[in-house]
Amino acid sequence: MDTPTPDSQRAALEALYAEMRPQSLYPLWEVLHALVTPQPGTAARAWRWDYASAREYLLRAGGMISAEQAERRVLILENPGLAGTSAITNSLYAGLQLILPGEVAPCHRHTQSALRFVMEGEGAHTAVDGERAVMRPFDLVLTPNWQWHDHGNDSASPMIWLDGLDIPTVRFYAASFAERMGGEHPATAAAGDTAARYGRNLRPFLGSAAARRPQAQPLFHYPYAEWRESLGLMARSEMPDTALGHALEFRNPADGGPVMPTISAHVRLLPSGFATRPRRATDGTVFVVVEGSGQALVDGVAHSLAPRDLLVVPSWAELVLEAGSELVLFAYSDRAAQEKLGLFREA
Ligand code: 1HN
Repeated sequence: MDTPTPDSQRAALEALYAEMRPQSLYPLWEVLHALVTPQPGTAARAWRWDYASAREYLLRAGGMISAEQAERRVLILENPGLAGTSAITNSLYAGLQLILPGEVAPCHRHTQSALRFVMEGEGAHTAVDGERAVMRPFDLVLTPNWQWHDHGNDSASPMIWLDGLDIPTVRFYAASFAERMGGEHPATAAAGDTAARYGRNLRPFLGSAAARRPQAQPLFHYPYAEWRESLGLMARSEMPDTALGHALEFRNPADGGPVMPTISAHVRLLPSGFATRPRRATDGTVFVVVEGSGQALVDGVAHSLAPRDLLVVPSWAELVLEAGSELVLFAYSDRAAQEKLGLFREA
């Protein structure tokens, strides 16, 4: 509770502050309540992006600048409450990337971790440390911290995916490093090699060609065909969770934990007509509508949901999801990081 300051005291304090300011000294008691809030507060807002219009701008950019020239041809999904930060939540970044037939996005690596979630197109690839993941709609592909990656499109149609990165997190720690190789990484393995060795509850018994992959993070491709089948089977065999619907988290087979140290990802299925109970969580979350339609009520404000729409829900906002037809969502957040730091809460 703020104690009122008498005018004489206020004048004396202001004079003190003015003297201290040139020495970069400030009174905590003037800002304490704004620093340590009883509940999370963020300038980030809930926002929905219509995929069709974002796609149209991206294709127009595609006619003006090459992937090679741009390094990465991406439209940033910037949270309107975080203008100028390139952030979609306080800790995360999102963008829509286009690779046209015949193009290559040159090889580089950085300390930012990334995921790709395919929005449209089929047959283009991301190569991670020289192994290609050939991508289909709604596949999840990872490029963890410091792994070389390039993208190419040998198919006949444009390929668009969502990039999710921990750029604001790495910026917060002032820990960004990047290197450029250019062109494409020399091939190190056939496409699918890592998935065969690590993606089926197996791992190489002895050292193998797959030892090129980091032991702590071997798997980087989670195909739609696989996660969708699992989610469908789950939905047929039990009642949906009241807060989440049916939900499956993508995991790192090396430790059973989230896919990357800073980013968690999961998928949800809400049966036709199902509505979740209101839920809040400290991890601001980016959603992609994979199938179906419905609406999201974020702090009571409705956002309609149609296939490929994108929605960001800020930390501690109250979320109710209502499925019209059976609704399938992909989501990513910084829950992985918050759990390690002992910060994650939900209600
Ligand atoms: C990046 O490396 C990619 O590899 C996409 O496709 C978006 C945004 C900022 C920094 C690096 C990519 C990125 C990025």
